[in-house]
Amino acid sequence: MKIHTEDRKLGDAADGTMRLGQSFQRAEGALKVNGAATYAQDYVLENTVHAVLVQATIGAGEVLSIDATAANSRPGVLLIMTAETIEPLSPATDPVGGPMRTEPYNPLARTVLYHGQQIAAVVAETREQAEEAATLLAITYRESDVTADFHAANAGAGIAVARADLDWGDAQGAFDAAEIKIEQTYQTPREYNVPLEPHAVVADWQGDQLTIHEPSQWVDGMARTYAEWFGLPFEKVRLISPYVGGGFGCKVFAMPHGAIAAMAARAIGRPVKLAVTRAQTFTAFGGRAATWQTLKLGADKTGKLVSIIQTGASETAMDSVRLEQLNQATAVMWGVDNFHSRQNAVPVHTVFPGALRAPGKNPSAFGLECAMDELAYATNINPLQLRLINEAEKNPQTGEPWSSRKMRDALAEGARAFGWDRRPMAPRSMRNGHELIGWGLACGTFPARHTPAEATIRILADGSAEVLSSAIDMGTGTYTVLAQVAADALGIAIDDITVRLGDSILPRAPIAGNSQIASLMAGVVHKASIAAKERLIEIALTAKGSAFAGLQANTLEVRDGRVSSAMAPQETIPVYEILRSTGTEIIEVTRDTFPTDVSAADRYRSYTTTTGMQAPPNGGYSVYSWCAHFIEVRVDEDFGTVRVCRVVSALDCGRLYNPKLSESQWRGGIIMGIGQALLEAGNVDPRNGRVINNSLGDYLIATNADIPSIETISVGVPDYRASEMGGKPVGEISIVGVAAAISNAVFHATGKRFRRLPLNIAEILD
Ligand code: MCN
Ligand code: MOS
Repeated sequence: MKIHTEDRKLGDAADGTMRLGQSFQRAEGALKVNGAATYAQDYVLENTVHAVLVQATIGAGEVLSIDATAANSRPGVLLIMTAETIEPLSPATDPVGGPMRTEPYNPLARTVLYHGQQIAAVVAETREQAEEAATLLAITYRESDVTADFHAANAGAGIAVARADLDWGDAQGAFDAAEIKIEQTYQTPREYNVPLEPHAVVADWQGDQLTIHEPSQWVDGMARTYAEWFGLPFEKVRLISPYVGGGFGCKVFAMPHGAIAAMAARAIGRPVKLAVTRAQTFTAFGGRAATWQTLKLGADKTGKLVSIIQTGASETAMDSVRLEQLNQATAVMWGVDNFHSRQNAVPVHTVFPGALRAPGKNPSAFGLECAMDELAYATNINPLQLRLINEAEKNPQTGEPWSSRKMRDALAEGARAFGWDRRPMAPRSMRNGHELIGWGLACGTFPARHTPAEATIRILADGSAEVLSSAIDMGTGTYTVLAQVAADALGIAIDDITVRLGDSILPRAPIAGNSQIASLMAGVVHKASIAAKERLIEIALTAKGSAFAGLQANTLEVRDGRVSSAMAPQETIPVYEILRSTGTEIIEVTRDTFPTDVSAADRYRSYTTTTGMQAPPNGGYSVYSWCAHFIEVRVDEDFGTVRVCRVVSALDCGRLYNPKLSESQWRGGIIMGIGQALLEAGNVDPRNGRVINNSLGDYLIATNADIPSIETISVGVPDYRASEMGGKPVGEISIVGVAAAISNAVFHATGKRFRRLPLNIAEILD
């Protein structure tokens, strides 16, 4: 079985200069383009059988019976799994740090809490046989009342979630006394991740060793869940995910379909492949929860904010609370002395909501940045000027200084490139024929995490090197960036570096989420590479008959795969020659960024739960990425259609490890933001909670025709308080604020405010 594909090698930068900070193509790009990259579904193990999921067709109630007689009689059918026929699994630790679950875990439901919940699975020799047999299951239900629409009155006020409470100053008093008051409500719908690669699992047991091929943003976390479900030691589960066809937050945790595949494989004693269909993905995992928030902004006549009061709610599942936390951008974006926020979670009959690019920050900024535009018009101050007036010199919540915050530069550079100074203040003042033109501005932010990680560096006998880590590259650039870091630190050509990722037998890494992996892994790979190079130099110095014998270690350097010393300029010896002459087969060094006194238990918790280890304080600094989006829209007066024509975004993400890939990340986020503003919404049938538009034909995302010219500008500077190598988060920041900038631009075009996503043509025409 092929686990690692061919070496992922890169064209070199030609000269011996720093690779980090340069633009390289994606290391694995060619493999993906020519189809050689192996995604989970591509693994064909000998003797594989196929499982298909059967999902509930009611929104709430009980499964009374599942008659499998007809299905069982079909050719090739091996196993029919229902809540009754399978032995529940052991409870697993909550990977987000909630209390230990005590109930045995049954991935197939008897009590239905949402339409599309997994209630059965059929396993057969072929996929087609399993699909056909699944249609023959005779299922009876007892239905009960469904509360599906979070925005409807019957959804109620929900449960207050105290951890979202945030207060400083006297927000109510300051708001009451404010000269200018804005009070508006903003809404966002259920949105889905819709990665191009749907979820799939290939599960394979060899004795008590479980191997899972599954797209994953976090192989260590998922491996722990599988291990606990099946009562295995952690080391007995191997999770393999070298490539991910998009995750955007939906491939983080082990899910019911994974449990089902592994249970089926164990029961049948053969590898099981379970591919979730596109339609099923809409309920196999929850996307971003729908939200509403009411914002009250109090300001004085000069536009200076004096108070922000935020109340809101997000939907959650009936049996578990997840918050799409709405104060995350609100609390740090602008300087304000008085702040109050409260948020409820409203249970509805829906799949447990999940993370979607910039969870919390994204809807948070939609509300705040639309409200700031409303404040700009209430005070008749240019929206850009209003932001400058309210620039936060320090973190308004904690009082900490920023590690770096180039918001002023983002506003200035973005405005210059966009031509913002030519913008007339009055709405409806620019047009081209029957198209109204509007220019909108909104800002965004994203916090940095600092989670420990491990990495191993190997210098091999042929002078090449390997970087090993279980970290994930979902198309972001981890392979490429880590090769750049290692090439610099080792002094070995980037062409001679191979990066192996996405396998839980490799050194531990935290989740490729929260836009943290590039900086965390760059830091630890740098550290391990330096240590490996030191070992190499030690060997070069002490080898018998070494040309460098007697020299000081610090006079030796490794460059382009050769060791040299300023003290012996005539000698430059290739790395492989040093290894050969000393009989050294391999130099292998593992380093980590855990605190030195960390216990084994804390270490394990750290890489297998999202909240396992508190991030070490960044020396008392608040670390965030920042951005400003300038967007032009054209609104057709006759048809109400909105076209985004031009985007200029200026972003502060600290040092960029690879500007080309950062730009690609930024553009991806902006494009998703355009889809969010104009197209995306999971539409739910209020009668039964069914997601109506559960296909890529009906759940619309932005396509090439929707995407205008996008210019991105980096205003970041290396920030070594943020991370070892000076970078800040890149992967999610650029989606934050895009929808607000578009809504603000549509206001500027039409004179109408749009406070509910996606923007609605009918409302535009009203
Ligand atoms: N980068 C850089 N300089 C920095 C930081 C990052 O050049 N200072 C570049 C690197 O190419 C790096 C990439 O940006 O590989 C993303 O780095 P980072 O911000 O650390 O984010 P992660 O690697 O942790 O990726 C996760 C992030 C998240 S949380 C979501 S959601 C998202 C995103 O990445 N999902 C994506 N971008 C995505 N891009 C693709 N193609 N597919 C997804 O599923
Ligand atoms: Mo990203 S939503 O943190 O995976």
